[in-house]
Amino acid sequence: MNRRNFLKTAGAAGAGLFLMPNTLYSALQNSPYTRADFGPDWQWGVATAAYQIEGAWNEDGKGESIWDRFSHTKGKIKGKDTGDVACDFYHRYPQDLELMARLNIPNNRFSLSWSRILPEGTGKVNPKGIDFYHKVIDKTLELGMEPWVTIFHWDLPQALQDKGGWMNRESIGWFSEYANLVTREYGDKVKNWMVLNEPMAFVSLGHLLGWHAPGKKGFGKFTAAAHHASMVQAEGGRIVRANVSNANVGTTQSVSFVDPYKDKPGQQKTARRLDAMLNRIFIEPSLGLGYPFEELPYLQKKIDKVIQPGDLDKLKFDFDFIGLQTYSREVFRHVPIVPVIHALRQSPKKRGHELTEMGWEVYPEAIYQTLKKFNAYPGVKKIIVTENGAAFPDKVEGDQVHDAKRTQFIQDYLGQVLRAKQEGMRVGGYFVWSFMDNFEWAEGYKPRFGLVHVDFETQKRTVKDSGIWYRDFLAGK
Ligand code: GCO
Repeated sequence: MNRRNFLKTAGAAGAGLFLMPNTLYSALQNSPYTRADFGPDWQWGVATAAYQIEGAWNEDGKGESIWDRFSHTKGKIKGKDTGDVACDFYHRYPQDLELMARLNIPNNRFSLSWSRILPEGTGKVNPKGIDFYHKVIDKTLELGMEPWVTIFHWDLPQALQDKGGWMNRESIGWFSEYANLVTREYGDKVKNWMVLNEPMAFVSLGHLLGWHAPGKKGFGKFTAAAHHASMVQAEGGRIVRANVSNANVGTTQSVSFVDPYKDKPGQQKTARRLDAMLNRIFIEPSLGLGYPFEELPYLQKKIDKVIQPGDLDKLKFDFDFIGLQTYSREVFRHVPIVPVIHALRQSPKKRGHELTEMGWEVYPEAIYQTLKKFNAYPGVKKIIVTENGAAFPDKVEGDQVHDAKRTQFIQDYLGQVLRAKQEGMRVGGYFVWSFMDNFEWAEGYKPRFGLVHVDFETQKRTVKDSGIWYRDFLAGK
């Protein structure tokens, strides 16, 4: 079983088809709707993240990040993979961005590597790091695409981890220094900003479960990191708004659709508790609703240890949009002896739906349900699906890569997003995770999420059938 299920869900071609040319093949997988159904203001895009694609981990003055350290630590990553080279985007960005533009993609979501810009996390700036992102942004714009920048997508500078990382309250100041620097530097070119990528994921996987960098375990560590990341989420929003004129500022959340194990009050209560744990800890403080202590009394005891007078006010920020990232659904069964959550995750294998290569249940309605939940918060002005996609094994045949399941997955999930829009929900965009195959954190390179296939031996890129479908769909075909 894949170790990230707990959080992320909660995340064919027939015989002769491979002989057909790509265009014909993709036409056979047409969706029952077109781009026009989403309206002219809809934001379409693809997403990536610095550590997952850039490589060049120690080049041109870049400092070490917690993911460099973690991936170089024995036993942490499947297949002993590291992000040392990844997709080598650091050197290949011009061609990669040109390919992105050829796929008709209007919006390029990517993240900045904090330790490339500030090798020690604070203090001395690395001019080559600053310059690299200028080049990526300029090239994106030159090709007629809009940059959507995530300020922090998990790769904290190791120098800051050595001082306690997110568990240290000083992280709020460290992040403010970094966010001020990048928004002042790039703010005249970049209008769309996301402060954090999935705080629930990096805080819990890295500080509660120990499966991701920095590999810490314990509820006290988790709550300290959660509170500081939550403070940073709002502070980052304020910094973007102060430094960038006409900014469109958001932050992204991993949102898992949680279904009760049975339609009984006890099991429904368990589902509500897990929903609070997985989905409400970061959004609700930002909306001024505080932490969901009613469902999670144990959280209150721990948060009380780190919260300071005035914090509740500072946790609030009126984001222009919330980035929602739903991949699957989760079912939890009430089991009283399990500490804190009093529940056990139910394996999706038994539910009869297909699983992705990550072991996540394919459940398109999950995205509709989570959109509905977030839309129900009056303070959420707009929702953008800043990530959605799937890992399935690809069939590489010369210059073609057949991945009918990925296309189907995207079409089905997107259909549910359209359903939400047509019902009047405030959803305004969809970004595929991911533009190209990349380093899937603790899972290494095996699960492939890309619209573009990457041969990690040769760095050759091949557009998959799903990429051809997305290209044609975006062209209005
Ligand atoms: C995350 C991410 C991506 C993942 C993707 C697939 O939330 O984990 O933003 O980095 O690669 O979600 O798991």
